[in-house]
Amino acid sequence: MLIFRYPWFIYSFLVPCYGSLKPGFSQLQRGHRLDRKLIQSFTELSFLDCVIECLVTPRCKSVNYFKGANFCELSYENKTTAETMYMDNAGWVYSEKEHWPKGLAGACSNSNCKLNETCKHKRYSEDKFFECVLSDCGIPDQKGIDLNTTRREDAIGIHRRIHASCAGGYSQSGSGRLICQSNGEWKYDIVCEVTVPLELAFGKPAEQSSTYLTHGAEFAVDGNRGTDLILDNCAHTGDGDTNPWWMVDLQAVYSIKSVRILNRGMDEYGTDVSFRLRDVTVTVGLTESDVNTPCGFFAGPGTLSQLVVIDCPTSPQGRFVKISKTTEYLTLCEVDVLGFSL
Ligand SMILES: [Ca+2]
Repeated sequence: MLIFRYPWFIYSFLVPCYGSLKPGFSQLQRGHRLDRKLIQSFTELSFLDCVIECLVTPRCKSVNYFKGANFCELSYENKTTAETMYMDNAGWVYSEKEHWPKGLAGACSNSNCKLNETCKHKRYSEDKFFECVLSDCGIPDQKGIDLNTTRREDAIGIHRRIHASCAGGYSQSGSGRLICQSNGEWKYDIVCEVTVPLELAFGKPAEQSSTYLTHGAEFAVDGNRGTDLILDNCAHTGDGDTNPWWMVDLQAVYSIKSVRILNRGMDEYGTDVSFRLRDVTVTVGLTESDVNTPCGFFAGPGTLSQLVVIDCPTSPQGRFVKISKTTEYLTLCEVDVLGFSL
């Protein structure tokens, strides 16, 4: 029956090589291999067993086989999904899972194993003919991670490892090594941090301890960077408030790198009270009721329209950022909170 589906010359060519008539042999890509998409590799496996191993592993899409060493590699991509990784390589054979009959997997052809599992035959079991065991840790997707620096032998299978690095715009700490542990979870020795922090405060809800006239807390995050109190409506706490504070809700937890305060400038009456910006404390908190983690401090006094940069050397994590002082009047023409997503 098979002979009618495939041209005779393919069989006359393949039979002497493999001595078997499995239909997938007609689709072999000799002298090719798919690079750096490995789930797992095996030594001392026949080509047919290599294909079967792929058939029983839901994540597997293709195999590379090196006949000289009976070396089998299972890949989680194929030449269509990872075109640029498909390359010439003498001595290797490339083959795709879909070209092989499902039935080759035996009892495993109807398994319900998950994507990160592989199906193993159970010979002497009464209730089931197969079981699902963990096969891999999945494709790492940690923020900022770049998998284009992996090595030829890297794989995502259990007990395998990957050499990764951080993508452009991220700075790396750690060796870059990822180890797939027996529980199916990656052990990461890499942290990728965005090199340029994001401005997080613009347009976010803000409040302050008291308000002078109409100078509400929102004017410190309205994007208007003018510093004339009357013209530009900076945020300004009220008379008699000797413990003034201003606070913004970033609406998510971030790692805070620095806070910038744009101080008040001269108004049309020539008033200069820029010196009021002094002994300013910046704190960070996860909840609105506890914003006490130290971030940074500015001794001052400030000068007219000064952009005061307060660094937070410990990069504390928080959702709320509070600016406070212990003498009358806190005036903020604009506040930038710079930090990183977690
Ligand atoms: Ca403003």
